[in-house]
Amino acid sequence: MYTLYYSPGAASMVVHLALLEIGAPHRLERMDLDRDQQHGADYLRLNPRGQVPTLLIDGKPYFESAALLMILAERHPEAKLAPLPGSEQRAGYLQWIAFFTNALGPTYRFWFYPPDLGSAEHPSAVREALRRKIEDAWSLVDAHLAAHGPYMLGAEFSGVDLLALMYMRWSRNMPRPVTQWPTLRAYADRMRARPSWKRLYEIEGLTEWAS
Ligand SMILES: N[C@@H](CCC(=O)N[C@@H](CS)C(=O)NCC(=O)O)C(=O)O
Repeated sequence: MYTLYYSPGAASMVVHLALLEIGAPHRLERMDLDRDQQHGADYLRLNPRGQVPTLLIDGKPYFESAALLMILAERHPEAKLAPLPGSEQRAGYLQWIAFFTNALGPTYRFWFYPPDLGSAEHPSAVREALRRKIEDAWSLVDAHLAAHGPYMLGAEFSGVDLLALMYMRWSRNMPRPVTQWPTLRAYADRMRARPSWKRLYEIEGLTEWAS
């Protein structure tokens, strides 16, 4: 049994999507980030970073969204969210998970949380540098998909695509949303057609960037 501490549209989204894709029974605990619930003493005991997501696995807490995705993929191989160790697709799977969590995760975090870099609002040069780094990462993904798609690992959908989908959504109000790259646009539409996406929107009560 799993318990996911989540907030609508937050980094918990990829874990929630993985649980839905797998069809694994789970409980949801909604965290109110606006009321700073993530910094309450009870939650900090589960997740000392004071962030969502946290996933309880058999009562034990774990954090970091991409790690949680990989743990779930490994525990439920029948869902085929990860190519098996030793398979041809495995190296690409590891590469792209690392790419998204290195090139996009922290950069988005800085974009959305200027206080992490020491100011209430980013100086324009910092904002511009972050914007460029995020767009460069998406240009790379767009070129990769154009050459090797339709999914990140080629013909087959995988957990990498769930991670990409969450990060794509976060670009929706940025100067250049991913929908402005033609291949990414088609990829986002393909992913947003999945039943897990529609179900997640109902459960989390999301509306923006539904389809
Ligand atoms: N690297 C972490 C990032 C988690 C993260 O930044 N979560 C944000 C929501 S998207 C959060 O909890 N923000 C509240 C806060 O930092 O106070 C992951 O991928 O799990």
